[in-house]
Amino acid sequence: MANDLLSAMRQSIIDGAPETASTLAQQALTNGLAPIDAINNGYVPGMHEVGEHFARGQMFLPDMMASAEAMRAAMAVIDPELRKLGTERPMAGVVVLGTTKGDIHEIGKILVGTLLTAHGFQVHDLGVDVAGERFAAKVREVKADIVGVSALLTTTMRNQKGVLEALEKAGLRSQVKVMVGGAPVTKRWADEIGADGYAPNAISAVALAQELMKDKLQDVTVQL
Ligand code: B1M
Repeated sequence: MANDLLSAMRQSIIDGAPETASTLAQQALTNGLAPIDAINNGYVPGMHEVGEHFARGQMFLPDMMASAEAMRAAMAVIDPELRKLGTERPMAGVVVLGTTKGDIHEIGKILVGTLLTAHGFQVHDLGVDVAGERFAAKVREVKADIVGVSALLTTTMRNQKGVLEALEKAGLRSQVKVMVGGAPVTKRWADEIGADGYAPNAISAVALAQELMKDKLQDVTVQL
């Protein structure tokens, strides 16, 4: 039964069918399926398949956009359920999140933000196509503990380094931990650009953020 539902979810993304995706999400919640399982085992595999079809030239940009719409429709149902969990926890830290300059992919970043919120983080999502200077300004404004930078294109990955440079230039680098992620990003790349951490998916992004908060607390203790 659950498998049929997950498979229908996957197909709704491939078909680019927002209404079906939304109805299935509601059905999943009614049936007691964990929201994160619906995303990870239902909708995300559909999105990966879409990416593969696109790369092979079997799907075109409008199809990919329709699939993204379907994903957003499903997330609109599931997001509030995940976010509710966050209100029951103590504040875990302040995060400024965004997708790098030149990049408009947002689904993975939104998912990361939702899960961080669900785990008690206060998340300021700057959206997509965000320049390093905007990250830095927001870090200063909200006194962020962590900056999260997403990039989905090999061409925009390098702008993650631009965010680190902007933080350095603004004199904020030592006050904030930087985590990076996105499909083409690797631990090696994170190390190369001097980020504090890399997470391959939204669940591990939460674990990483929790780890970075511990490191930050330790940095402060050492300074005292
Ligand atoms: Co684009 N696109 N796209 N696209 N798109 C990819 C990324 C691509 C791999 C497809 C392909 O060719 N197979 C390819 C990139 C190739 C490359 O550079 N290596 C590609 C391309 C080429 C393009 C365009 C250039 C196409 C064109 O115009 N000819 C164009 C670029 C636009 C731009 O940004 N300037 C483009 C446009 C689009 C749409 C607008 C149509 C749409 C995005 C809509 C939107 O977001 N509102 C889109 C989509 C949907 C995709 C695919 C199919 C799906 C992305 C997605 O949402 N995945 C994608 C193929 C793929 O990834 N398989 C593709 C689901 C999401 C849950 O996963 O985003 O990976 P993901 O996030 C994960 C992890 O990466 C991680 O956690 C998330 C959840 O587990 N994560 C983090 C993400 N951010 C993190 C941050 C963290 C930690 C973890 O810490 C801060």
